[in-house]
Amino acid sequence: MMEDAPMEDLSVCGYAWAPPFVHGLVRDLRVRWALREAELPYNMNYIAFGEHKSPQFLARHPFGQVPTFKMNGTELFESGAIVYAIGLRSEKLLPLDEEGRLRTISWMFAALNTVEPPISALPAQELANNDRGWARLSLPDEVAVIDERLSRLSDWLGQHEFLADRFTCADILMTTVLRELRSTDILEGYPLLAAYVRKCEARRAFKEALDEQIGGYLLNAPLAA
Ligand SMILES: N[C@@H](CCC(=O)N[C@@H](CS)C(=O)NCC(=O)O)C(=O)O
Repeated sequence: MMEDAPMEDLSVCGYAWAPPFVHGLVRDLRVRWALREAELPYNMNYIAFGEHKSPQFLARHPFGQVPTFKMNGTELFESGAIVYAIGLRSEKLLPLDEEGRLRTISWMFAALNTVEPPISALPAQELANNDRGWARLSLPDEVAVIDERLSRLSDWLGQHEFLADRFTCADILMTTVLRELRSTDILEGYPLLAAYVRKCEARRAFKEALDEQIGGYLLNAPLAA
């Protein structure tokens, strides 16, 4: 008879509080979502915003960012690497067959290395802006690069339900990258991508991770002066 696998000691580190315009965007969401898809129990470990550049935290994350992830005593950083490490523990996220696994990894890198950089290049105030047509008018060159990436991605998702053959950790990364555009009207030009994001966001694990992140921020919100 096979013995049960020993319970792992997993903990995610995120900010105790963040301002409302980034609720649902802070990258520990990717990690919480992956853990919930994989049905791996975890603890949360919070740091105050401002503490992330302290020598103590820089010893845990060389760039002083969240998320970090502790896995049985080893601390990891970079959300993509963390989601991959979780995928290595669950076939639900990362196929076991070599072809499926390598395709998934290609799409993970595509999300973080090809699609996310032009989106992150939009100024932070733009991504926080509620005047949704503004990016297209004031930053035409930046938006043109995003449009080029999104139209290729849309072509792919016109032919495929998910990035690889089924839902994988690549979809967690791509969905969270595309969500970074939520304050702009850019995604509205790509109905297939908007539908893909909605489909991934409808997953129970996503909703639970999002509620957990936002619930924590609301609980720790600074008291009004
Ligand atoms: N490439 C990193 C980016 C991490 C990142 O930008 N984290 C943000 C929160 S979502 C942060 O802590 N920013 C503070 C800083 O960069 O100083 C990853 O994917 O983990």
